[in-house]
Amino acid sequence: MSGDNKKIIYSAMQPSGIPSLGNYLGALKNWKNLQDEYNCIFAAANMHAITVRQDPTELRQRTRDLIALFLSIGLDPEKHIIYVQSDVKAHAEIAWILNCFTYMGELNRMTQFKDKSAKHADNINAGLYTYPVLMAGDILLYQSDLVPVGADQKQHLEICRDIAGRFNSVYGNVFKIPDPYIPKAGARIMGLQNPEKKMSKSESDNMNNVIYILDEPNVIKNKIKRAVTDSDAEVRYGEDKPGISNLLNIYSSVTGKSPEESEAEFKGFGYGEFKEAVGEAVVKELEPIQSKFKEYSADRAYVEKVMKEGAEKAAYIAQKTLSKVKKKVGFPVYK
Ligand code: AQP
Repeated sequence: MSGDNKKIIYSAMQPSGIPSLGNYLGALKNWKNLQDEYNCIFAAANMHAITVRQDPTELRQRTRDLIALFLSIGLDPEKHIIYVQSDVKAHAEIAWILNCFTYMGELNRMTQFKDKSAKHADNINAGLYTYPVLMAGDILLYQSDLVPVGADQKQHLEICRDIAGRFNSVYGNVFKIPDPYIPKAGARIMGLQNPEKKMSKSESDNMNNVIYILDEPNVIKNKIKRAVTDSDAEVRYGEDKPGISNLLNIYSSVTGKSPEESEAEFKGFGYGEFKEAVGEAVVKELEPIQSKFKEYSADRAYVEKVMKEGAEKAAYIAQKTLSKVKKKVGFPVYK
């Protein structure tokens, strides 16, 4: 991925569960389309994932599965870098240094920390608090130009820019200041049972709230059938209709149709028929990915080869930035 003038774009996902339809429509589907225009770095952010307690065996398996899923949606490890965060030790090293350039006042404002602390009240650890610093390191190590961000990650990119700017103002131009990449398409997908809150892969309280990318077709259709709606019986967008609006968004994102087109298509439809069509569309989109996933996940040797080679390529770039940073802050430099 060197030797050309393409911009670098950095994207990561936590192996904190099987990715949801929200992860797919808000992130993964767009990642695939970035590959021609940019030099891409795709990471399984397992260091971020342990800010919430994980079962070790499951985490290891899910990390490998996430890489297999990256391959299944068509991310190309030959042209781009696909790697696992913990395989590149520069992440841990730079996170400490950047912690010393981050103010507690800044971290106190992070809404994700507030949300996750409320969700995991028995485990409000320092890692959860400094999560945005680790994330800043991810982005800055690779001198990334762009980071695709959903609405929920905007604040984290802002703090990353602030930390980088602060470091640069002391030591000169060490880090590239990354810009947000706002994808042309990519909706925020809400829970099917609770459409006031985003769909999250780690949610385990109500399985009907989340569609997982690897759910069987009949499971997907049934979850959509059970999705909450309202008593108005009209398929249209409306602030008072979060359930139907969410299903319309899902349909639009999956089919590539505009929200207006989707709304027009279902004019006069009953909720039952509408849900059936949404279910069909989601299944049609996910089935090819699922069958590729079966192939890749059965070939552990290949997936691990991708992980190892990706880590080597990532470490090479990350180490260059880290060496510069260590030199600037006054750590020993050996001849
Ligand atoms: N519901 C969503 N709609 C659209 N995009 C979403 N993303 C997550 N949920 C939705 C996008 O997925 C990318 C990767 O997210 P992550 O794994 O780094 O963490 P997250 O945002 O915290 O995702 P989850 O599914 O909610 O994970 P857990 O349950 O572990 O907290 C990001 O680009 C995000 O915008």
